[in-house]
Amino acid sequence: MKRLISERSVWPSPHFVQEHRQDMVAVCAELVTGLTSSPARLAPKYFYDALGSRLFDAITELDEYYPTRTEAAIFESRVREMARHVAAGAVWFDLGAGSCAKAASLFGVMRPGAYVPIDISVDYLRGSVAALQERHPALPMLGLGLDFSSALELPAEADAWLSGHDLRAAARCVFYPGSSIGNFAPDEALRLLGQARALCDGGGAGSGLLIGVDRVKAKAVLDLAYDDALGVTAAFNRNLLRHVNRLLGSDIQPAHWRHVAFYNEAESRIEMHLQAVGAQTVAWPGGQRTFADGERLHTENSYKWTPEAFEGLLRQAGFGEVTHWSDERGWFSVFWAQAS
Ligand code: AVJ
Repeated sequence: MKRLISERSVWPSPHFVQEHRQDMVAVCAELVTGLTSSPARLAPKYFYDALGSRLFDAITELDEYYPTRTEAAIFESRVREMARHVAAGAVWFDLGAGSCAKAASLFGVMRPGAYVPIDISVDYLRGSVAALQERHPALPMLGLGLDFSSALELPAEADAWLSGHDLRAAARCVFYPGSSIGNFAPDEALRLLGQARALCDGGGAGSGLLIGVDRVKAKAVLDLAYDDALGVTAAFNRNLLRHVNRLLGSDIQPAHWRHVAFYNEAESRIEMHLQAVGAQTVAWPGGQRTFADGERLHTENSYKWTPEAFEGLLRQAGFGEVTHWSDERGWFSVFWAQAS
């Protein structure tokens, strides 16, 4: 049946869905559990308040922090090769999409059939998705607010949206750039990759995962990447305390905590900690904790992988054919893992 021009020119506007948010009671309980554990710990997801997100953007511009620009160069030089694997017309699920800039830079060559950016809060996506929709008026877009670190599963509303756009049988590309997979310990990473694989299985032939992974390398390079000369990463780390104070009503003094970051070779991971400068007591409504001078609060792990080990992980998660692209120094890799 012929369609009227006027009908076709009614372009879609982005749709948004927010999965249940964690309530403040649960957030505070999690923070108190972390603060009262030995050693104390706070999850890296709390880095990213408004200032933290800006500080992270600043980190990506540091000379020492190679991952972002190395990954961008791999995509830039190899996108045509990648496009032979990623089906045109696929529904793209962009994990931790934020500004949507990385995925959007690939659209011209990759030709997705729909775009589903996912971030912990749909509020982080509204502005960027609306702007992107203007540049790609004919591309259906669904912004999803979802904490995929606890479970990567499509809400029923997202399934309905895909059906409504005749996209239930389309190939699916799960896009997870930036080496954020590094925040997960190997067993948790395996679980998330398994869920990504299951998400691919919901789509047609040619589905798969396109993921950026930071690699094991010389300790000196890694140490500097997480402890830069300007102290931006130190500020990023300490800012977590400001954010926690706001969430919990605690009185932690960022100035009294020193940034500590190092590559733990035995565990293949960067560890970031905050170390108490002088003994101190931290209080919050309903509790408190005393820290000895030099006592540490663990804020982040960032695991590094060899290509062999990461390919093994992808296979364990049930993926089939695996391809990867790297920079000349072998510092970063982008993997394509076919779902079947
Ligand atoms: C956003 C998790 C990929 O581990 O390199 C950067 C976060 N922490 N500098 C990383 C981070 C300190 C980053 N990831």
